[in-house]
Amino acid sequence: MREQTPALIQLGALGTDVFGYLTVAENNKEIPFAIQRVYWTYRTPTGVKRGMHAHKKLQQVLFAISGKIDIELDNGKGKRVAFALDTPGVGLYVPQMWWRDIFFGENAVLLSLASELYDAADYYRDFEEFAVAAKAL
Ligand code: T46
Repeated sequence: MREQTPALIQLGALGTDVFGYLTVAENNKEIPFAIQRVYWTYRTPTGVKRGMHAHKKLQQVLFAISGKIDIELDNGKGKRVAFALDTPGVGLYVPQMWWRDIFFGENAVLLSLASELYDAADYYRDFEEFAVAAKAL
């Protein structure tokens, strides 16, 4: 399988400082897949690490729709990349088979647009197991 690359997606914002802003995401347009599920994470205390898993099949675009969120992605083959999300109009595309560690700033809210329905079997939650599978691709 050819490795897909994580990337920031600029969705932009419609509006003005007077009225406020709106950002739009549509299937197979700004989002490079058909969205099957939406979930959001909030009230995570600062300093707590979430994520710590990789998905076998699921792709997603992550947003910090409030606050700042630091995300570290690891391909299990020695490549680690870091992103800081702090703008609601900018999403992070996370392909399948990238391990993620997620760090929430104060009052941060993470929105995830995902390509798959929930499936506990789609998760690698052990990094070594993930790394073995990633290297075998
Ligand atoms: C991801 C990051 C950004 C469900 O039952 N259904 C669901 O759709 C989801 C997303 C989770 N769960 C259960 C599984 C756990 O018992 O909710 C609990 C917390 O999930 P998790 O520990 O996976 O939470 P995060 O914040 O570490 O990860 C979540 C997503 O699972 C994951 O896909 O990429 O947000």
